Amino acid sequence: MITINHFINGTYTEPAGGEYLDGFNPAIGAVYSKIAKGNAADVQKAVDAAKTAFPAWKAMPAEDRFCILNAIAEGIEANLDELAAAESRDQGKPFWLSKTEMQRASQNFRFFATAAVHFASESHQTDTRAINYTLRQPVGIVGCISPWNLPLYLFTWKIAPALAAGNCVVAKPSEFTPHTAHMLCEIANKASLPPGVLNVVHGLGSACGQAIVEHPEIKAISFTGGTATGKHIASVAAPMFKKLSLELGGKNPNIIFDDADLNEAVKTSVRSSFLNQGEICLCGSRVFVHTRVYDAFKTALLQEVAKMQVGDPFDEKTHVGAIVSKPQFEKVLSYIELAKQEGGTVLCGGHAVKPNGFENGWYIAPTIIEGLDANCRTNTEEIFGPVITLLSFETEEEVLNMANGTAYGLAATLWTRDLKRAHRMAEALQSGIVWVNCWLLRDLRTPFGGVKQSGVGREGGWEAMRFFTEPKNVCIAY
Ligand code: TXE
Repeated sequence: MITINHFINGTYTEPAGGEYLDGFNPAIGAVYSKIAKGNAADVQKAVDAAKTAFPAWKAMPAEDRFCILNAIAEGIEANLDELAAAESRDQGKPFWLSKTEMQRASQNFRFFATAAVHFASESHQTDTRAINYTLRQPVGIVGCISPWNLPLYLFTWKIAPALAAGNCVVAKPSEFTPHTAHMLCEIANKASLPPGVLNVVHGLGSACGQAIVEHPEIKAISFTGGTATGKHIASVAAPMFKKLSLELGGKNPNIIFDDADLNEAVKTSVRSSFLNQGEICLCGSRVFVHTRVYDAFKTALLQEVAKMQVGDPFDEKTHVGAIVSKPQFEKVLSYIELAKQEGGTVLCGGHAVKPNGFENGWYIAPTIIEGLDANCRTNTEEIFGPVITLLSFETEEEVLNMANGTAYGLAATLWTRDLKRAHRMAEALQSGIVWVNCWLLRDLRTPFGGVKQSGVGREGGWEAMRFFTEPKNVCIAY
């Protein structure tokens, strides 16, 4: 049994209340770890440590901060296989995918290590013989709360810029997948990150997460998770005037025009639908296909999906691993039932899978449903699993109305060879990110986030560095 304790002031620390949560391996549906059940007292300890560490961390030359953060990036790479194995066991995702994500977690640190030395502020010369310059100072102690779908990747996506900008961090990974964040703390120690600069607490969102959001000395909250949780966090943090960055759910359209390269569109749509069991906020869960190519696309997609293997995350032939938790597994299955009630036809999948030797794990076959109205619940609510729907359209206007017709606006994908149409659509889609003839092609410098109920604020590049700093204007007359 693995024990996951808090990491406070550079030391693994038992929970104040002495209680632990069960950590599950979703591939076999069994408990394999115990996770510190943090409360407000633990968060207070973490804040105290962060407060003590802050003056020296803030004053450290950027060049030295760069070296430490870069050493963490190297530490992740040096432990890539161990981290990837832990991620797959905790989350259920295929091991080959975990390896890619660990690489990306390392890149997050490397990227923001360099941001620490390249981040520059603006200056403005005023006609009335004055010069203004902007001081960008760290916010202080910041809270980073991350979800269970891309555990270490999204954890580092927040803490790396927070640290690079000179803040001290109190972070909480999801209680479903805390293992790699726990391992990262040891890597941070080896990289000589001073004690108290990064503190990691564990436990339930409603207790430990809530204590972070409520703490008066935590000045900014960066959160990725469900829209309902984001709404609640905003209601607590906004009256305290905290800076807030919320990256929430999505119901992303994947639009295939009749002039698209169908082979490419099919190949990529298999990934954008089912990668990581569909548990990525950027997955395209509503696939809109032009009537002229609907049948051809559908046939080719079904052929590809039929080849997908569901099962053991450590089998290298596995495409789709286990769903992260029993509640999520049940939620996804309930949406498949709802889709049937709403009149949908299940073209493939639509059921749980019990792979040999893994009968107690939480697996769901890649599921494609057609024949549903664009406005039904299945087509407007986030499912967050290996389930997509197919819809047909005739005109640009029609598909835009349907694509924009949900409360969400995170990412959209479109497939067309018509340049003018691509630009027109990119402009009109209500979405924080638009991919044209590709999906999940990431550049860490670009703004990342959503509109409408998909969130507030942007992460990535300078956006993240700006979020984690407080701008102060200094005006000097001469
Ligand atoms: O996420 P939660 P859940 C969506 C997806 C999923 C649904 C629910 O549709 O089915 O959300 O997932 C912490 N104060 N996404 O319930 O609760 C929690 O401990 C402070 C989309 O597992 O939002 C965890 O660390 N923190 C998403 C984190 O919030 C709180 C990824 C996320 O958990 C808290 C995950 C509180 N009161 C789920 N309550 C995406 N956008 O990628 C919970 N937390």
